Order: sequence, then structure tokens, then C-alpha cells
Amino acid sequence: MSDTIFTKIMNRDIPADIIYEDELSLAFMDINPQAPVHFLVIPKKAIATINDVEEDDRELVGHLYWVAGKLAKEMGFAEDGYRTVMNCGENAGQTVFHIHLHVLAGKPFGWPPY
Ligand code: D5M
Repeated sequence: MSDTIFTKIMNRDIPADIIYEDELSLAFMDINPQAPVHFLVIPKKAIATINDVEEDDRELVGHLYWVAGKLAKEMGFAEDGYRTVMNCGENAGQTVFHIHLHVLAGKPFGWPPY
């Protein structure tokens, strides 16, 4: 798989507001926020879409949710609630083909999404 902009962020080739990093993942603020708080949690392993998640990646994907919850608590919006989204493919509007968990907070969100 070819590098995406997220690999460049991971490698510090381009700047980003990185808020968390560990051996498996990275979290940084979304450049085009859709809520008062909007960050992305990505695996360091480059996986293009949810369809490319393999059996061996199951813990890694779970790890992204663990990071989201940990940061929600640390950043103080866990109790109020928040939205997590992972878009997959064209109909969902995925634009960066390196899976990423959107974490949106700081306001109420409607359901269903449009
Ligand atoms: O979401 C891709 C998301 O990636 C979108 O919300 C913008 C964000 N993005 C794109 N480039 C950057 C950089 N350079 N820094 C931070 N955030 C970025 P998708 O689910 O694929 O539509």
C-alpha cells in the first residue's frame, strides 16, 4: 500500500497537532474539525480500509477504541458523551485510505447521520 498523508504525519514529515502516541497508535487533531473537539486515532500499521483488517489486526483495532476512551477521560468529555466514526470506502466518504477512528465531542450529535 502506498503512503498516505497519515504516514507522513506519523513520520513527522508534515506537521500535525499530535496529542497521543504509543507503540501501536497515534492520535492527532483533525485539520478540518466537525465538532468543538475532533481528533483521529490511527494505527501505526497502514491498513487502507476496514475491509483490509485481518484476523491478526483485531486487537490493534480494539486498541484504537481504548485510546479514544482514554483520551476522552483525560480531556474531560467522557461523561458528556461523544461520537466515534470510522468511515469505510466511497459511500461513507472515506478520503484518507489509512484507517482512522474519528472522535468528535463538545456538542450533541444527531442520529441518524446523513
Ligand atoms: O476523514 C479523513 C480526515 O482526515 C478528515 O476529517 C480530514 C483529516 N485530515 C486530512 N489531512 C489531515 C492532516 N494533514 N492533518 C490532520 N487531519 C487531516 P475520512 O473519514 O477519510 O473522510
